[in-house]
Amino acid sequence: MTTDPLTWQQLEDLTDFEIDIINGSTNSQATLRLFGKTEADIRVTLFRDNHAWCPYCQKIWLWLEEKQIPYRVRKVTMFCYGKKESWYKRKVPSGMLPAIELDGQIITESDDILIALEGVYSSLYLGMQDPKVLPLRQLERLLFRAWCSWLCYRAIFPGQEKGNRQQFIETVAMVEQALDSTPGAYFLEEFSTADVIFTPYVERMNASLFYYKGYSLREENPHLSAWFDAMESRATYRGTQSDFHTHVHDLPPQMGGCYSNGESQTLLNQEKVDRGSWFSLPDVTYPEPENSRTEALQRVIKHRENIIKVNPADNQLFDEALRCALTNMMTEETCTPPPGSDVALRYLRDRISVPRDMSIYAAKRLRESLEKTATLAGDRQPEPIPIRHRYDQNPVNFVNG
Ligand SMILES: N[C@@H](CCC(=O)N[C@@H](CS)C(=O)NCC(=O)O)C(=O)O
Repeated sequence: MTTDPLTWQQLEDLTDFEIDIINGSTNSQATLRLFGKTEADIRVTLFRDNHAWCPYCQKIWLWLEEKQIPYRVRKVTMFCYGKKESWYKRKVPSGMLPAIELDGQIITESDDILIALEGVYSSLYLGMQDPKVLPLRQLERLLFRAWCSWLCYRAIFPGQEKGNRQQFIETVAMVEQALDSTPGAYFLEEFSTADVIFTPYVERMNASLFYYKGYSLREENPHLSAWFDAMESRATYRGTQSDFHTHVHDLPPQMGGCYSNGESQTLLNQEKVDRGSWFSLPDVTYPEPENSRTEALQRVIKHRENIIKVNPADNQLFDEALRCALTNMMTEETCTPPPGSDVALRYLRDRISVPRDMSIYAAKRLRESLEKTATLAGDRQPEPIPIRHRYDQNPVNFVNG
């Protein structure tokens, strides 16, 4: 059955999604986190990037959330998507992220930040300099380098691609062994700093190798698979967790390039990440929360004016098309969008950023409805997402984040 698009008011009536961004579970919107304490208890400000793309920022963010340290957040633009704020350059002349202000003192470099935080708030089980943590930190860097060599350099001589893959797989085997040597799913007997250290890049490896190399880190390695599952049992991690689509398109400008091996599995994976179904991806395994649709709806409604303004299509045309997609998402009825709106709907499909805009399942629901609705208008695709920069995601268009 086909239906007319609901009005914005009717759509608003369909969502009661609300979270306590200050004291509730980890979320990317908060600029103040109290965990039941007061603003007078705050000694830390975290400077992290607007889009939650910066891996080193995720490390500090996750640590603060795990320790439930009251803190403020100030969001800063990364060079790859916009202009660095001058107030930030006065604090940190290089513009690098993350940084914290701890009792008025600026600290940069994520490892130094964690060491400083441990000095004030104690460590997360075992600390950064603990003899059990140090070799794991080294292993994480080894894995990082093997990943970069495989992903970020175009293979030019015969056997290079294969050799890089082999090098990465051998390093992953060492990670598997490290995880196997403890009784639980984490790197040490308990959840610890070591897990926080591994999180940002292992998450990005899982996404990028699936998309650019046809290799599924999470599915091919049982201990890493169990580790991901254990991480997803934590509300802290879920709040910072991104999805495949976001990472595979935020990494190229940050890393200076990500190179596809063009193999058949890779091409299949690329099709799934870019065009769906997003529910078939190995990026998350915890069950979908009941409120994923209402979350997606609430987030679109909140930013609808900007979403419509930045879309290359005519505002009125896209307004109607967007309401069609949202109507479909909420009612599961087919709502045919105006002719010519297929590109506009897919433009938005490609710019949902997790967890900046919404959580992983909410994004899957929204992407699916945008794609399904776009198909009714046609099969045209928008311009490819840029790979050298992401100025299309400049946050100046989304003030009040
Ligand atoms: N070694 C540093 C690396 C930090 C880093 O590379 N930060 C990148 C973002 S992930 C950055 O701030 N680049 C400047 C920019 O993108 O604006 C650390 O551990 O904190």
